[in-house]
Amino acid sequence: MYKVYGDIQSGNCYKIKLLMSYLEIEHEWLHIDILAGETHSDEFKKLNPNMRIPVLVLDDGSKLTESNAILNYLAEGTALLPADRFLRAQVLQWQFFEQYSHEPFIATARYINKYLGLPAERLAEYEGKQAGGHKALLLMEQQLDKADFLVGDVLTIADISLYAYTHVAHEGGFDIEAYAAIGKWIKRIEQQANYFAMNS
Ligand SMILES: N[C@@H](CCC(=O)N[C@@H](CS)C(=O)NCC(=O)O)C(=O)O
Repeated sequence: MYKVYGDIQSGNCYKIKLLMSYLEIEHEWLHIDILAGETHSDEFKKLNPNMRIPVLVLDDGSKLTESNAILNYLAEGTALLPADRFLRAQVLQWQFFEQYSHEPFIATARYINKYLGLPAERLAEYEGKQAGGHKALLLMEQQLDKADFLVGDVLTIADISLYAYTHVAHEGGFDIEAYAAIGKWIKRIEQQANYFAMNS
């Protein structure tokens, strides 16, 4: 059985949980407390020398890190990862966008606010993340105004990657109500069979 090391409240880890739930993939979830420094232990460094969650461990002991790489591995051969070459590249396009243009703003603002309690010494950094986060949300809004999902007409792992931090963006100070198409897309994702809520 797969083992996943993660924290369900971390969007990068929650992506894996959500995909595994949609696909009904059996797994053991092992909670890692990042605030307690558990990703920096010698034991954890053997799992991921980059000291980050999530980590997927296969039956033969092979380890995979980087949330979007894990999603691609697990979704292979399913409807959540298109077989068509161009559509697959579009999935990757959105996943790279998520890691470079979305997560560094929205997830970091949320981390500073929700995990750290918005300490005064990080207030300027938190405020500095707002413009970049809104730029990413606007780009998603424009795409989702034209289509039900980010790639093609069906749910893919591109949606799962971006849903993870977008649906809790308010915890980073982003007013999601201002984005009507994103709001409808969030509901669409939550209505899929076997949806698993972050706060389950
Ligand atoms: N690009 C990585 C990012 C992983 C990441 O930043 N994980 C955070 C939690 S969301 C972490 O483990 N932080 C621990 C630390 O920085 O000490 C991915 O997508 O998996």
